[in-house]
Amino acid sequence: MRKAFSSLLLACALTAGTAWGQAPAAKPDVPLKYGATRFEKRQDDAMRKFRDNRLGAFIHWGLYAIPGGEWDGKVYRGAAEWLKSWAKVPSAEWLELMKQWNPTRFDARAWAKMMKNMGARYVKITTKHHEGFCLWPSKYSPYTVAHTPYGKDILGELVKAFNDEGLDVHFYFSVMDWSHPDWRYDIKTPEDSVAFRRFLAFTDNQLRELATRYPTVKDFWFDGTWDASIKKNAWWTAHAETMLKELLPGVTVNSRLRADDYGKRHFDSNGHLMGDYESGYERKLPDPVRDLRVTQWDWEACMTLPENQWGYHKDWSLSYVKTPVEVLDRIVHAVSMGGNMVVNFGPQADGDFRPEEKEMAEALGRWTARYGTCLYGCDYAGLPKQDWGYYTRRGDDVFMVVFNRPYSGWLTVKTNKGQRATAAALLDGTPLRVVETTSNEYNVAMPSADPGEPFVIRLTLTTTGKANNQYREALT
Ligand code: 68F
Repeated sequence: MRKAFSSLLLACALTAGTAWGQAPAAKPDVPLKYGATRFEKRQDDAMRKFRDNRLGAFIHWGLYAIPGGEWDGKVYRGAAEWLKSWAKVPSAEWLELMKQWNPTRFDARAWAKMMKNMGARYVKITTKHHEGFCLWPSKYSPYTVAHTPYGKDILGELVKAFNDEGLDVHFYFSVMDWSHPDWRYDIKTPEDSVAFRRFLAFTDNQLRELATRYPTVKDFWFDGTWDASIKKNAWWTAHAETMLKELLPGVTVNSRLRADDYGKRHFDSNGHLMGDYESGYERKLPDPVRDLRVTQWDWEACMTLPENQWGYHKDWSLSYVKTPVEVLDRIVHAVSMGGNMVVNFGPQADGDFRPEEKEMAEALGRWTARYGTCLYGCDYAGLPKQDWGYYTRRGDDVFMVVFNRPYSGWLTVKTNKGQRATAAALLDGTPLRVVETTSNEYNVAMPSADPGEPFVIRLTLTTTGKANNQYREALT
């Protein structure tokens, strides 16, 4: 994935100080029918809202919540939502779990309040994961909530409850569908080709159904698109994006949906991002020093609390589980590089959340209530990374988000040419000393009372002269 944009990006990196948009002299573009449709960030209201939200919650809920990682008495350490695959359970047998789908403690409004209190501005919901079970009563599949003891439209309840709390709803949708007889991993015979055509028509029907039944949906996040069958049908990925955008003006679509004429994914053969934002950062983040090229496009990362469990797994002692501060670090890390972060939750089969997830949401909520101003609507600040934490920036406000206390009691700030650090203060206005140590280098004093948690300093930068252009252009 990295190789494709090498020439353009290398040129950008080597010509720091020139405008990002200025194309370097390079090989002529490979002609593409299904490549990128745009070479820069979308700047319409819907995209700005997507970007400004910055913090989201992911919800992985499906039949896999019932066995919770255990099949036939054996607990599998792999991701619980992949249990069907780990335990090699035939689809017919797996889908029998539908008879047990009866989340008696499910309360969509309580879920919405939990996510709102956490500080999430949007929620991504698995409408259908790889197993094929639909959280909405799809008329195109027999494997839906409608045919369970619960019977009701879970997705509809969630969309309403989240929207009532002012949260945007995004739909996760797995194209790969283990329940469908026409799904193929690859296309090797004319029969595969015919079956897969039918499968893509079925998928179109489901997507149209989702877009029309739930017209407030703001985003489609595609998954399960990595197989050869999809790469050989790049036309469909371009078509699905266009179709959704015609049905829902403003809707955003992730890069993971897309493949170009040569089967190149996320970024096309000319190095241009396909879809509206890059969605390759799953359980990982770009390096804050080496990977600054990501600040040129929109992107969204997502993370699990254990190492790799998205759906409910009954045994969280099998892997390390992140602490609230570690989760915050990743959230701020993403925002500091112009990205969004989505924190995953895997509700129990009974419709409640496990205690660890409730505690995590509360802990994040206490922090975002105090310091969220350094997240929402914020972007890359254009200042060199320091060991104490991350910078974010909204308009003229630069925020220092401090995760590591320096032994010296001083926080180093390095500014760009023509930029001076003239003041610093805590968010409550308490001023902090700023001492110039050498040109373009400053020390900001730690607050006298240890906040005892990651905290935020508002930094005032005064810009002089035209060298500032470099800083400004890095932000556009
Ligand atoms: O089950 C997880 C969650 O839904 C998460 C958001 N995405 C799903 C799949 C995660 C990894 C899948 C592996 N990576 C691809 C390149 C394939 O090799 C696949 O096995």
